[in-house]
Amino acid sequence: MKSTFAVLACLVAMPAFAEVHEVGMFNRSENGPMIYEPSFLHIAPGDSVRFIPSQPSHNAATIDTMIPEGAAPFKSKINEDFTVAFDVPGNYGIKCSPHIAMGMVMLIQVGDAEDVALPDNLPKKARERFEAILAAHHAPD
Ligand SMILES: [Cu+2]
Repeated sequence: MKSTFAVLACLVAMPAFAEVHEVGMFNRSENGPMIYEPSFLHIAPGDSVRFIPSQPSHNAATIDTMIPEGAAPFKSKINEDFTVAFDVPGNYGIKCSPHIAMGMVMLIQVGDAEDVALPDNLPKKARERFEAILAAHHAPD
């Protein structure tokens, strides 16, 4: 009977409408060097994001000053095909650990739009990419 309970618990924890969104990690795309594609996602709470090592030497980690209160930080391994669920609504800044100084960051908005506060200590190129992402995609409702 134990296995029955385990299956039921999974069904409750992962509603059928939860989606998995894919993000590629690239040395270069048509949008620039050291880049996530896409670099902005608007997803629903409970959805997951799969970070795909489309080209080598990248990872995905939370910028720990850019996640909602109560959300768990994460950090994938370099070259890892990594899937993580986003349950807590809010804005998540994501960085490639070796390439944040080269501007390799992305923004994941979970649920309704909220203002994004960019931390003071962001590297210049990371700040510039976030500003470009915000200008292109992110407007509070
Ligand atoms: Cu990288």
